[in-house]
Amino acid sequence: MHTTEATGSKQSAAPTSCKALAKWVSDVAAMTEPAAVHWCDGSSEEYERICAELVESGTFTPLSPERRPGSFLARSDPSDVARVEDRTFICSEREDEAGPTNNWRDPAEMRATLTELFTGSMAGRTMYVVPFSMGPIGSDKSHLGVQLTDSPYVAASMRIMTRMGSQALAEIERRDAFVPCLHSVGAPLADGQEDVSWPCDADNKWIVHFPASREIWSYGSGYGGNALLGKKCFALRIASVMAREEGWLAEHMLILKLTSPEGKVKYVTGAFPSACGKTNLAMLVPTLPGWKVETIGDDIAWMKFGEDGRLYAINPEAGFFGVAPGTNERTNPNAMKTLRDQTIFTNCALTDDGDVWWEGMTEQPPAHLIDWHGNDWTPGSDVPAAHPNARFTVSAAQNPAAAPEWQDPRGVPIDAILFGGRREGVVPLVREAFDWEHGVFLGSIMSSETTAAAAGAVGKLRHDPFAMLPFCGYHMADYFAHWLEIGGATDAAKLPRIYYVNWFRKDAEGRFLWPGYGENSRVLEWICRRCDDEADARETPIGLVPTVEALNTEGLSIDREQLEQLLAVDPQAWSKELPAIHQHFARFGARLPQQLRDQLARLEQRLKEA
Ligand code: O2Y
Ligand code: MN
Repeated sequence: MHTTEATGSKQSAAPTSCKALAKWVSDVAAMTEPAAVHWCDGSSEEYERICAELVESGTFTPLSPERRPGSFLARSDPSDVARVEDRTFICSEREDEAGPTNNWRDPAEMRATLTELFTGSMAGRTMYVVPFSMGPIGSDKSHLGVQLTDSPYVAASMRIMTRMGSQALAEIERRDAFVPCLHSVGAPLADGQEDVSWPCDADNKWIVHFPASREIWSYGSGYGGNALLGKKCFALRIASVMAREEGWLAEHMLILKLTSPEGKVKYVTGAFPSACGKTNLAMLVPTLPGWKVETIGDDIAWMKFGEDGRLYAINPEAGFFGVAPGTNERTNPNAMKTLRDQTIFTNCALTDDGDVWWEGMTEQPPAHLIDWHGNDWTPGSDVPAAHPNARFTVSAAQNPAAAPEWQDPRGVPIDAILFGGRREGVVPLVREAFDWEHGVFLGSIMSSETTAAAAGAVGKLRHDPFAMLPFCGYHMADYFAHWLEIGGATDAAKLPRIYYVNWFRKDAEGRFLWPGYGENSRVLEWICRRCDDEADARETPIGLVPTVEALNTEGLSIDREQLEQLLAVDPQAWSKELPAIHQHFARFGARLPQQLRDQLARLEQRLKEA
């Protein structure tokens, strides 16, 4: 632990041999004028001290040591509850490099704007220097960052979400490389000014990426993806740019390990838009006897080629920042076990016995709660007790379903990639792509019906290619081209097979046709057997769909008609999808790869002939 007062120009020497880092920290301190600078070592003593300070300042409410040991509840400012996509910018040198799906600003103008905002922004606060590794320390698949932040909540959260502290700093010094991640809540304190429990700049948030120099600047928010800069900002937006330049993939994907009763292992990644059950799938408890699912990661996968020509994935994160509402013993029993202790909860409700609660945790809510605003709450209230985007921050090591190799620096060889979305109709339970190029086409046309979890109209179809719409750090059409190039970089037989799943198809009465959750293991089983050429499929215009007999439904109360509906491919209904796909592709103009135009033309042709 190393803390120094940093008043005026008097700064003591930085405890690092990395000159670039020492200079950057010194320059930022001179600009932001913090009262002190603290270099994080990542120790448990340091974490406990920061948590104690957060309790002292009113940011953290300690939970009952009996009910939820070592855990805390934070309530954010009501203006600071989620990622702010409209305030997120990709400042590439040229606007066309950011593409139509990103907000772009001229980098020089943006630097000027930010420099003004950051000048004096940390006054009265401690600036934490947070060295971190995305991925296991020392892995050739890992990348390093340093976050400078004036939020102790962020410093504590970064210790859970990344490998943070002295070991990461030593690795930064060894490689002499790091991604600079600058963060301020944008609430300087004047002499004697009393702090609030969740400082932020309510109406002035900026989440800014400079892909050319691989830098992140975030101002005004202390929440989640806006503030824990290792996650969406680094591991997806900046890393997607690095991956393109260096020939790998930085993806918004879970990673799971599937083991058959015979002990055959398959590693699967999966990209799903929000509110499609990604964390639940990563921690799934199979209903199929003898099958096992273990977690490698629940949100982000970095995939690089191994010497054998296969794609190996690591989870660059070390923790889960998961949505609490809807998580319960049925939807995700492993998450409930993971959260038993040592967890930071944000915007959940507080029970009278010092525990947390959220909508969907139990069928009946407790008789009295303190809601996420800090007000009394009783059942029947017309507002939810927990914010719909309430979160838990917890170490991935606490997950009882963590695969033993979840931190293997070599990563795990990927057998299958899933894409998916929430579709009431048209899209079958599962289909296999004909080949890599067709799989890239399926990823590029991913779509999902919006839910109440996202702002805007519910049930509206939104294209979210590869679930990367808010996270791709460059032109989405170039990103498609990069996926196609990856497919050409190795033998086709060594590439993962690609699947498209939809757990959400409904019957004419609006009832879900598929029970989901643990029963999704039946779909994983079919995929696993397909990878070994052991399961039947029928060719349809949209891909290879299981025959009714090929899906293992033993012990499942589902009739044949229901199954047929789940697996049905209706060419007429699919033809009605085509104008929306054309419209979606038209956004990318001439930059859209020809292979994807051809894929769409071939789909149209197959539908016509069906
Ligand atoms: O609301 C936020 O700031 C978090 S968003 C998030 C968090 C964990 C995993 N995924 C996401 C997402 O938006 O995809
Ligand atoms: Mn995510």
